[in-house]
Amino acid sequence: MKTLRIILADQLSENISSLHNADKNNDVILMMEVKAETKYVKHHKKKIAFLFSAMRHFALNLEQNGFNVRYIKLDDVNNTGSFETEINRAVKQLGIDKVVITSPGEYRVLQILKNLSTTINLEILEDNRFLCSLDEFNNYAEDKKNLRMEFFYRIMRRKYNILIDENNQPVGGKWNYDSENRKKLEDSLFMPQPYKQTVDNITTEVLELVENNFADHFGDLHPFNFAVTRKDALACLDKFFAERFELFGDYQDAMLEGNAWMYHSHISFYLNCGLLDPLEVVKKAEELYYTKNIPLNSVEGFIRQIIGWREYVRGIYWLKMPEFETDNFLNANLDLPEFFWTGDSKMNCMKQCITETKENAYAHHIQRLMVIGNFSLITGLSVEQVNEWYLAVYADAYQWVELPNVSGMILFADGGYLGSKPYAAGGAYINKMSNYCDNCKYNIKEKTGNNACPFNYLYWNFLIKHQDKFEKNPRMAMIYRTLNKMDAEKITQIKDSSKKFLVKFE
Ligand code: FAD
Ligand code: DLZ
Ligand code: SF4
Repeated sequence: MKTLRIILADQLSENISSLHNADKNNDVILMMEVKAETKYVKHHKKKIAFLFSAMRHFALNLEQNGFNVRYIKLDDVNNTGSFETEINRAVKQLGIDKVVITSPGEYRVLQILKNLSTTINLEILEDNRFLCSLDEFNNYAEDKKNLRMEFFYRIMRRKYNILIDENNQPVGGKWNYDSENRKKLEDSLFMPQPYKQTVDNITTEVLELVENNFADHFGDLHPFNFAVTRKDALACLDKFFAERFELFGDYQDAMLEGNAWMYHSHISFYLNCGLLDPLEVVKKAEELYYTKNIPLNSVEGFIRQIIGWREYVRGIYWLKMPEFETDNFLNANLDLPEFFWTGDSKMNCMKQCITETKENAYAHHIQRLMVIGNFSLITGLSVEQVNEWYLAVYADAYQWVELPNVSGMILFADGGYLGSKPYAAGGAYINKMSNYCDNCKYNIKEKTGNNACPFNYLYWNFLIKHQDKFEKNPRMAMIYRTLNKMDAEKITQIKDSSKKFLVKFE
């Protein structure tokens, strides 16, 4: 039987289910660069270049290992431009009996495949690269009105025996050391350089292709420093472990003007496209706790992000789709301000985070959550547009991980299924965790008026606007007690300042 085995851009793992038992003499591996996937949202130039270069390197590696690969480049004259047309074309041209693919990371793509399976013999296999299968997650979620990451995470720790002692308890006595991970970063502290990959011939060709075809997409193409092979992704991970891991926990929430990379790992690109395997990363991290004395707050914090948050959001995505995509609990519908595409804002925090996103197709978690995300939440930006922005601008973004973080974590569009309260905050949080306010045109100390930090009044405006929805939330009781004590004049000033800001958005 001649089988066509499809590998998508985020399936670059040699042990992926679609390659199991592949027959090197008979089967064909299909990989395709298709216009439809580059355009359904206008991805950052660096994201497209990263994926195409990583795909081409992966294909070459498969060929060197004896596989027969059909690789369709974006500018191949016969490229028909979409997954469905390219799969059909390959099936017809190659006389294929059966098509095999690992389940994709996006509901939209799964629907394309399900449609195809009505006309061709197509088998969709489970994605074996996650630590929690979808069945397992659904069983866990069954009968629970709201889910919380923390309890799921403990189950995963025990399942994989990660940082668990001989009494089946968490090493160190606590499951979670997040409270130790909130130090502000001093400018003077030594800051390691991020991983930089030299550009080879394959990447050079891809960069030209992207330059020529996606000039109107957001983001800077150069400099291009991403790893594009498994070997180099492993080198990037090792660099993190050697230079940043020790302080990862302490400075996980810190932000510093002019420093995009901080003490984070920068491996989400590689985990999500398949070049790194989550369990191998977590096992290495655990080992360093025992062999190199890396502090527990760093090791536990890092592991929690991967076996906790990453698996948890994926489970929720598949559980809640397709309604998840249209959820809009707070009726948030404002258009995205222009500065989301330029970084040109008077708010220094937004300017820094968006400019870095434009340069790197990366921002670290707190920038995504507490600056850009918080701003999107408290101003009431359109759920659809914010999702589209996050999906387009980050090189690690696929809908399975982007949507739960955006609709669930930052916008509370799911009404509190993923998190127990909205991540709304005033300027004080940003001032505490960064030095952005030092160089801002707005004044962090002022609460209302033209010069006041917009986060200060927009935060209260948000609480006033959604009082009916949040007042009874036990985790917000204290803040509503403060709001209820505010005098009428103060409330009017908050509303007026917000109204003015939401017209000019600068
Ligand atoms: P580190 O801080 O070093 O963390 C290590 C790893 O933990 C990451 O590589 C990632 O795989 C995982 N991780 C951490 N937090 C999360 C999380 N909340 N959800 C899933 N995995 C997590 N992550 C993506 O991979 N793709 C996205 O499209 C994405 N969109 C986001 C949108 C918003 C609004 C927010 C708040 C978060 C988003 N995240 C997303 C999660 C997180 O911000 C990124 O995974 C992280 O910034 C990647 O950088 P890093 O590899 O240096 O992470
Ligand atoms: C994001 C993306 C882009 C830009 N281009 C391609 C492509 O040409 N070929 C491909 O196989 N995948 C691409 N992807 C990823 C898909 O859009 C999608 O996110 C994944 O297939 C997950 O379902
Ligand atoms: Fe951001 Fe406000 Fe600080 Fe300016 S003052 S950087 S707007 S938090």
